[in-house]
Amino acid sequence: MRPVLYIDKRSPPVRACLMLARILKIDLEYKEIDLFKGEQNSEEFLKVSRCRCHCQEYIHLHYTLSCVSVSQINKSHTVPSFQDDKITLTDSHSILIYLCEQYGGDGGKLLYPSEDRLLRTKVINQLFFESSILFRRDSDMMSEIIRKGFSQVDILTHERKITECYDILDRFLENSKYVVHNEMTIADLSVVTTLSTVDLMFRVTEDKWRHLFKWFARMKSLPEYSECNTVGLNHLKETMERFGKFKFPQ
Ligand SMILES: N[C@@H](CCC(=O)N[C@@H](CS)C(=O)NCC(=O)O)C(=O)O
Repeated sequence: MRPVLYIDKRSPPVRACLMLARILKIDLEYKEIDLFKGEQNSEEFLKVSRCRCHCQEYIHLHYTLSCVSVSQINKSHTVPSFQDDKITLTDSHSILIYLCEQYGGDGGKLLYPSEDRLLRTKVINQLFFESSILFRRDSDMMSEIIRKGFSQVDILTHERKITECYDILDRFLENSKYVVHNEMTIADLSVVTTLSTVDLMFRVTEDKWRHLFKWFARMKSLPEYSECNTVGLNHLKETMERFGKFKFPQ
């Protein structure tokens, strides 16, 4: 079975996995889950039926996942989710690591240097920064805009929290070309897709964040950035504007 990645391209962590798979030329099967239609948890999506593979599970994802049980895929109903014949993963950071180690070959060893304990730990550190700080703040802002509509959101508070992340990233990048060292790692992929998302609202400008600006330009010049990030980002922008009843600054 080809490994499967469950995606909605509007999601930043999904886009990081797409970029990595493209860079490492990993052959994945993609299954679309439309988050804005609630497909990750709607009755339509969670269909109760007996599994064709005769396991004991009764709850199945509607059409896309056929005989794979929900509980085997993602108990928190988020994308990206990943499944191959050995493992199911429900977080982009672990998916990035696993893809490098299991399917990445020599390219994977550069992007996730698993054999160099110190470097590997630094990569993990930056993945945790993305997961627990940058993405959290992005997600808090975007979900509040969707829930309440832009006009009801205290956007200045979000600006303070998100530009604080820009300050931190700018310091990370003071002495190296990428967020861990002078070579690109999966931490850069994880950060750039979320950064490009919050940049829709608060532009990363050269005068305030010189190092971050240069790194961002470097990441944007990757072919995989335009192939795997831009489409989903533009789709998110259009969806957010529709749901939040506003326009992002140009
Ligand atoms: N830390 C997780 C975050 C995953 C996540 O929150 N995904 C969002 C889309 S960006 C989602 O699927 N939300 C749907 C929901 O919470 O119902 C990761 O990096 O994979």
